[in-house]
Amino acid sequence: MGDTVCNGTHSRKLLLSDPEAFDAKFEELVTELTERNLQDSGLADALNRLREILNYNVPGGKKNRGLSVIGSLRELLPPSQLTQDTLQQALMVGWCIEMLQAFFLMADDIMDASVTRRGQPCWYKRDGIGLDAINDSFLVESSIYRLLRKQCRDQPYYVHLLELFNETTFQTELGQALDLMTAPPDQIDLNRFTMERYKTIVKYKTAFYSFYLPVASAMYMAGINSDEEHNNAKHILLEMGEFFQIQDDFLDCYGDPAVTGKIGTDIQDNKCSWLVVKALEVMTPEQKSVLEACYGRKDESSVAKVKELYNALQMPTLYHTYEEESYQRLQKLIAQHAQNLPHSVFLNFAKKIYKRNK
Ligand code: DMA
Ligand code: MG
Ligand code: MG
Ligand code: MG
Repeated sequence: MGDTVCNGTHSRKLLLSDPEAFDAKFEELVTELTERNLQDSGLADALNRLREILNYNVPGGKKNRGLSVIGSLRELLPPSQLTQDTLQQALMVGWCIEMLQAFFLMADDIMDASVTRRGQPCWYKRDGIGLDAINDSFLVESSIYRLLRKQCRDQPYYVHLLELFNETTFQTELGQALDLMTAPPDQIDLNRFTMERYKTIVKYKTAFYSFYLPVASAMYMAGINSDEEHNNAKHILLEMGEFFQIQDDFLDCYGDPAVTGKIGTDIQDNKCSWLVVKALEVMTPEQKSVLEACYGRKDESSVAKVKELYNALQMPTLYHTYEEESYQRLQKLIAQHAQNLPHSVFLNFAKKIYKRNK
């Protein structure tokens, strides 16, 4: 029964599961950010907009990242040390990670010219929003640091979390820079798409913030600060992150938008996707000239030809083989590198991502 949060100061305590407590926490944080300390009544319009931005962009995802803070903390601390305050802080830090993700995604959707996200129009696509979404994304980012300060300032791990969030943001932005530079519109050069480049892009743009950040946050909250422990965790989590982005690339082409909530754009955007890198490894020179003519183009028929080529090369089979190998490799890594850390921290996360379809 490790996954309930006692909530409420009344004698009759309400027992919530972690996901329920997590959702309830979000409302509290939005109120905190938009209603408290409102010294300047002239800001009412801006704070109303912030509420709308947060409600539209932050809570609609799978929430694996956010929930894994409290999940990991439960594995790292004995129940006697999991006080109500600590649990509430873990929920808040989880939402900070979801907010960091929302900040990246709002900007990513503009840069990738995406249309939908989490089953609704991308924020920048909404009437009257457009490129104002850039500043809206900044507001979401700043909100993270207001919450951390407000709720964790007196904690021994406060500075660790600040440094971790800052460093992770920098790493993700470097990854996004590489992702975009490797995909210049209207300059098709298939030689750019190497597995080496691919791995660097995904490590930086996805793995640090999606996998290392939530577990590292829980580790700092549990007082686990040593470089050695963090490097061990990082080793496993970056491997998981690479796999996760390969899945994302596979689903960009082969996922069902009704399930993933987003319509793929990687082929049109000339992206260094796992599919194109892997396909290049196995295609004939004739197939390569078809790809050269059709990749990175917006028209439907070019996109359809690239998809036909992927099908002819049996990319789904190659992907599923890769998925199986990756899972086996990860189990070994956990056995080798988890050392003092409970394996369940990593296994719980792995369970959520392998064989996913969204
Ligand atoms: C996502 O890369 C990386 C960040 C930092 C948002 P992506 O563009 O493949 O993501 P998505 O497929 O969700 O747009
Ligand atoms: Mg994108
Ligand atoms: Mg992108
Ligand atoms: Mg993608």
